[in-house]
Amino acid sequence: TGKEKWPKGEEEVWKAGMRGVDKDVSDITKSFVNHAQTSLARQAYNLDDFGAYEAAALAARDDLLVNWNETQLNYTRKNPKRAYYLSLEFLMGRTLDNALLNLGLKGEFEEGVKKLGFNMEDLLEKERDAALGNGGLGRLAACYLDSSASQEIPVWGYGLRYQYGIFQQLISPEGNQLEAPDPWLEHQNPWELPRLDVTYEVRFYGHAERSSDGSGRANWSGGQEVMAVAYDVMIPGYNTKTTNNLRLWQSKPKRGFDLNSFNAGNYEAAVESSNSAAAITSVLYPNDHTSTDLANEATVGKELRLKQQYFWTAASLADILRRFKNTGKPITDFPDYAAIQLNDTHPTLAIPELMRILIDEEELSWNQAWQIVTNTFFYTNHTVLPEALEKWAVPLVEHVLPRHLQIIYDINMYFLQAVEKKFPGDRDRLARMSLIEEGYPKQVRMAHLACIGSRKVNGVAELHSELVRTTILKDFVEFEGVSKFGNVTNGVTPRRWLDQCNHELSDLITKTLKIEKKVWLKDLAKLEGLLAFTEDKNFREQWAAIKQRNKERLARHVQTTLGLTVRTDAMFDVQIKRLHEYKRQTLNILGVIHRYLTLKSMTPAERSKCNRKVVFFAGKAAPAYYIAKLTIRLIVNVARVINADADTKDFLQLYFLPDYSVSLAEVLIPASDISQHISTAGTEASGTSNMKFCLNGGLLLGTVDGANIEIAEEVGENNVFFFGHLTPAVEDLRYQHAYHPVPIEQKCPALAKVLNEVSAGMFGDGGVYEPLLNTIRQGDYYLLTDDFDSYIAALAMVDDAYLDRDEWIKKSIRTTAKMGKFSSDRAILEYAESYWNLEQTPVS
Ligand code: Z16
Repeated sequence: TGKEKWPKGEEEVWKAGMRGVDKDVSDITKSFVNHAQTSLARQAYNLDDFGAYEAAALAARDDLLVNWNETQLNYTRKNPKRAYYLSLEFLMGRTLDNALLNLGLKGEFEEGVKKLGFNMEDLLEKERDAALGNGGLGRLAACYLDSSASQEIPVWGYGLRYQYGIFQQLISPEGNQLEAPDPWLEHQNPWELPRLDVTYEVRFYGHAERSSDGSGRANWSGGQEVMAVAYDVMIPGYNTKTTNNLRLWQSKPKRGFDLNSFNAGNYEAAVESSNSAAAITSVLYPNDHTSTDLANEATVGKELRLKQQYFWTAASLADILRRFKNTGKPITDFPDYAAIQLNDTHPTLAIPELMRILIDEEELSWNQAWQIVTNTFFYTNHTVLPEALEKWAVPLVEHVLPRHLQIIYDINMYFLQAVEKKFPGDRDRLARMSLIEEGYPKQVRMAHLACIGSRKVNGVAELHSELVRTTILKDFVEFEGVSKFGNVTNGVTPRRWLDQCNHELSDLITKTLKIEKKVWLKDLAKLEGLLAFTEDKNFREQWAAIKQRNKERLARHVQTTLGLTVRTDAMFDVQIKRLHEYKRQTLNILGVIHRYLTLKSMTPAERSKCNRKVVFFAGKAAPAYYIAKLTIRLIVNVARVINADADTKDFLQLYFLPDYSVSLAEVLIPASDISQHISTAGTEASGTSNMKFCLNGGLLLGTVDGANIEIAEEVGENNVFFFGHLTPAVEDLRYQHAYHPVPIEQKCPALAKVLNEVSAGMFGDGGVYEPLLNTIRQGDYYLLTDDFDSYIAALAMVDDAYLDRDEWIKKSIRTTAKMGKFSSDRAILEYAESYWNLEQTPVS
């Protein structure tokens, strides 16, 4: 083949102007100084650490852009099938360190900024977290983007560019959680690229008129039109040029303001519509595991959340379709070029939206459209908790999205006809499976819609996927066959969650395995090679010394941020996750009180034989979740009393670290000896922090739930501490609670004693905690009274095991060694191969 024709102008002039990826320290310092001088208008005289962070970030961003451009061009040329990951949350955390790691420029940047008088670690600390998510679901999306790019899979993320991320958590002197806004875009954001030219119009309200020609089409008009503007975030893969894209939409009014009202002097009315347009992407909803119905939201709040969901799915689909149409392929080929993954039910409106486009705009028949839709979408379920399953009131959907409600009713009609045909006369079944739940008001069941509109459905750990098949979607398995319902066990990216957060351990692993880091970080099963070194005393000592330094780093962090002195010659016991009754932080804090009472009852001589322990909690409560907030209050007040008790404070310390975040997790996880994942069996879909702790050589104390089970399968049951009732027992136990309650004093005296001390005011006004304690005394839905004794026994086993330090370190090494399965690279490859049918597409 001959030379390709240069697109425009003189090739040499273009080429001379083009930048490559920086390689040498001198390239980097040049770029840094150039950005400080021009982009930031600063010089050596007035460049502080924050400015230096910005200059470094802008230099790194230029490198990312070079790769990003090449990747996108490569995709356009090769036109492979792509996957689109639709997630209302992307909990990215900080970017600079990850970008430099993935570019392979960490050392060079460190040296460069040093030459310019800065310390890289200080600069990294200046970056603010991008916290556009609540917890596991949002962080999983971020890990999957990292793995998609690292494994050179063509995946784009689509989300919303919230002005405010998850709220900042403050703790009042009484121990109450207070929420402050998180205006993370206050400073310029170097990691995004505004695409002010990439815009779509999104309609709300108005009316939908069905055509009378029997075609099934309709005309939707009137109402409010809002603009969606694209902001692109570059997602670099590790040790590859592949740099994928995360497209976040921001809303803005279609016109600045209503000129008619403005000219008539009605300024307020003129800006009102522009305010309501901007409001759509203003804030991340802080509820996890709560459908809006229970989130204590006024009607307006619910409506805004529905508008967020539609705004984002409509803009994303329009963008995906435009890209597909540019290839000139017939619309019926769409599923061969696009797979759309629905991260939970939040983007389920994409299903009726694609139907609307195909029928009303592309003029396909219903059957043709449904064929395309059901070959395009894939649905991941993240919870079986009934209160978390999304439902939208029919009158609200009708008001905001009149055409979509018609389509949902049509889907339901065809669907129920098919069910009736397979199970004639089974009216209960029809009522159970209907997309519409009867009641006042009627509600649309989004999980049912996501299920029937998708090619495949998956859960996020083996047990959870089995529960999806046998509980919430049982009828659908019977109707559609079990092969549609699969499992992809979650994973975490070892780049951030081992190499970045624990670089000393990562270096030791590289040195010990004698395998290049860039190899094992992308082929995590290689960690198994560490098993051969468990008997190597010198290796064990290095392993333990790193854990110790990580504890000291955490202690320094607590000292500088909170002014508290943490002792580091103790076992670090950590529970960090969103506050929720099912996660049972209450079980943990009541266990801490039990330990305190036991220590108090001992003589000094007895006490001196005890294991020293520091217990850490961190996590946010949904602002309207009263019981969760009360749990925080109890933890804070127990800490106040325990840490001040001279009898016991050498043996037990307790901290609630405020404002849990990705960045805080990166300091806490490497410092942990033992972490707690103690949900009532069958309630935690997977958990992902359990994987992060174990990857960093922390042992696991947990229930037989979620991914804990698969972790134990990998590392061996003798290396984890399991306790509590199993999933099949839960239903029966709850029945017992309801119909044959046994007084707590009889059933679990140890727990009764703890509750009584709290009530009696050992930790301040006991009355305050009554509503929390009553959830245990009455009903006890999460089975604390059933699991408390075995929990205390498991804690004692942890203490015993820790006293044999050498054996503990061996367990720690074995744990890390067997965590290969839990790389998000493995998970994303499973999606690519078994769901999306995508191929790796390296930049050529
Ligand atoms: C969330 O983080 C999760 C589920 C859900 O319905 C809503 C939110 Cl915000 C979590 C699960 O609780 C957790 O077990 C799982 O590991 C995570 O999603 C990722 O799948």
